[in-house]
Amino acid sequence: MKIYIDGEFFDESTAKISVFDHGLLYGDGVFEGIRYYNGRLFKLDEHIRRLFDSARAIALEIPMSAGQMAEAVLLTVRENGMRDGYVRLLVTRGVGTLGLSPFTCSRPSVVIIAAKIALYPEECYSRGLKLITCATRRPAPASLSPQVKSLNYLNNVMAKVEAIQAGAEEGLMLNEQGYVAECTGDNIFIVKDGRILTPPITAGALGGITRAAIFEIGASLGIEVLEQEMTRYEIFTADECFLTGSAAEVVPVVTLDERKIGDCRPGPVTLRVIEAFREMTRNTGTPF
Ligand code: PXG
Repeated sequence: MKIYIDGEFFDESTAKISVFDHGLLYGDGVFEGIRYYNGRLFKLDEHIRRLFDSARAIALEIPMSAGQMAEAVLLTVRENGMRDGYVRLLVTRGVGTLGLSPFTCSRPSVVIIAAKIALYPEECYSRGLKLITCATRRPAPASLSPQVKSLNYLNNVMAKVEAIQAGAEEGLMLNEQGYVAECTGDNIFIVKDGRILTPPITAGALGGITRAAIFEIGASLGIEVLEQEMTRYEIFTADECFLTGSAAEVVPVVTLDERKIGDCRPGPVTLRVIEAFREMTRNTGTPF
């Protein structure tokens, strides 16, 4: 595997960044996760745009243009010779002195890894997965906007620990007010009375790129997709539930806190969405 760091390729064993990089010292940096299917990078421009927005939000100046970043991603996936995989793209604050100030860091570093990711076991996709509600809440937007895909994922990691220790595959995260925000690494959708509903971004959900794709899919299937504030009540009483993410793709949910959702199996609307999503990933995207 060849890893891109600041314009050069390194083998896995030599791909390293400094212990003085503030990405490591303070989680100071941003990232993206991008899937590629059948020789095409899915929603590449959308991911690059979000990366630059995340960087802008934390006052980090990426040392290349969006076009150059897209080129670097294409170069990396080509270099690795796989037609299907997952790109992890990071921009760290760079090497600085000890101390929080990012102004001691001379230049941000760009790292691009093209590998594989399997977020959930295969049977989750056919049978559906178990969700539990995490005690760990999404941080308030005034602390750190959930829109920033930063290298500081401890909030999500702690929530994931809760889910796994409870024997569930994924954890539901509420915001400070108790409304549903999202899961630790995916957005959440429910199906109720033939409509697809998802919490608004302002409830503390990341503006997921797969989430946006579900709105497109809904339009093409003639199924209404709406943003709606929700509590656990709406999930307990939903007909169907599914999660979305670049890493997760579209995965059905069959229980929340051991309570069955709908018929406790992947529902018909979810299955149609999964099929349409597969089609979209196969037939769209930037070829490399
Ligand atoms: N919410 C959170 C908190 C995320 O981190 C999503 C939703 C889904 O967004 P997209 O744009 O991918 O549809 C994410 C996605 C990884 C990894 O290891 C990345 C994510 C989730 C899980 C694992 O690269 N980010």
